Amino acid sequence: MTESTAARKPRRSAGSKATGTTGTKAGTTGAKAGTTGAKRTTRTAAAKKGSETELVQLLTPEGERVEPARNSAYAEYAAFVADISPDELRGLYRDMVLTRRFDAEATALQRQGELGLWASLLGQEAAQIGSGRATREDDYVFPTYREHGVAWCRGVDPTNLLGMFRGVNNGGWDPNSNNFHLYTIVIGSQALHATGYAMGITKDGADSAVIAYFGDGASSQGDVSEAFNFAAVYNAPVVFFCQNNQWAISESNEKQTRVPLYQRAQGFGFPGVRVDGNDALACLAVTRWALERARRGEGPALIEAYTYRMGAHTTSDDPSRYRHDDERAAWEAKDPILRLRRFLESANHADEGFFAELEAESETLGKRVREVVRAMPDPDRFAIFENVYADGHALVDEERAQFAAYQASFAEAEGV
Ligand SMILES: Cc1ncc(C[n+]2csc(CCOP(=O)(O)OP(=O)(O)O)c2C)c(N)n1
Ligand SMILES: [Mg+2]
Repeated sequence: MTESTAARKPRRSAGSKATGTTGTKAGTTGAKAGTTGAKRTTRTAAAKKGSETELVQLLTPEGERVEPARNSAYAEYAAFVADISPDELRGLYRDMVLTRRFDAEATALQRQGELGLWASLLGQEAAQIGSGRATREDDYVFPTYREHGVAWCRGVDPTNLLGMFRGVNNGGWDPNSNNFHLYTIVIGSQALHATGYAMGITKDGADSAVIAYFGDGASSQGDVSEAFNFAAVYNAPVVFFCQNNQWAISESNEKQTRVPLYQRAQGFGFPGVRVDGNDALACLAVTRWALERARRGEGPALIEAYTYRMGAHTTSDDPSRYRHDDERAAWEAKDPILRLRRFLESANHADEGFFAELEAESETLGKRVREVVRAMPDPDRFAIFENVYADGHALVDEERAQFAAYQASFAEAEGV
């Protein structure tokens, strides 16, 4: 099936006033829809229609460029990539290929016992690289635990991502070095952190913006709704980037929402847009649009990147227990890397030499990741007691002593 590219009209940039009106309207419709069973059916139908028709797409799965008609509903988004160069397009492709390679290496390393766990981003490369490349150096990013592609765009060394998954450090990188926060496992909590940070930016009078990543499952968390409301009321410069990969471990998207997720924004009074999450170009365009309006002081926006988690939730999960292979096959046809390759080839933006060089670069990256991970030293056993308090604490001292005695007991048992 070729997806429709008809997109909803972007809200006008004058922002809060216009979107406030839409928000009120949406709220009223929602309340009505809740009153009768018949209306509920209508609402479900609308949700279905939304997923089929309200998708911003600039590259079809076949790799054809979608040119918006002038003044069409989504021309405003497309304008943000109108002058993209072949070099930049090759750059997006390179980012996606290398990120996928790194991710595959990490999965393999977990299978070899070198990592405790890994959360693969397979299938979500376009959503992450497109949005990540839209960020400016002074923007601040709050990821979940799956944003390896965004980390790549922010300049975090991929091997740094692996220390935490190997269990040899408590994070892996200094968030201030790349304005890329530590991975956050407590679902949805980073939406609040991001909103608070964005409110701080406003107080500082800076013109940077914040982007918070979360999943479809996280959208059901209270923290995310609270973040939406604070961000709207304080007009905070934050972009909420929801990767709807259709699954929250074994819970399908239908269990999370009765309306397309991007429509939630209307109820809070800011714009929401659904973008083809397997289209790097569209993700880049829409995220640029959202970040720039945030920087101009026009407040938050919600982007729902409609995509698919091609692999397991993590290496501890077995998706064959709760979803069918044909679902995966349907999404394989929309592969984000393949579609950009098709476009690069048909537009003569890349030749065989480019693809061959990238393959070699990918091999080198894989080798480096394997070597660095295997050589990561075990942490000092007592490091866990450090930096809990700035000046130490009697209770931590007591726990450290208990742990030391426990460790010593092994030596005694072995008669050392
Ligand atoms: C507050 C909280 N509740 C539950 C969990 C367990 N948990 C880990 S991942 C996950 C699913 C998240 O799904 P989604 O937000 O769609 O992100 P995805 O993993 O699909 O990227 C859950 C419930 C958690 N980490 N934190
Ligand atoms: Mg999900």
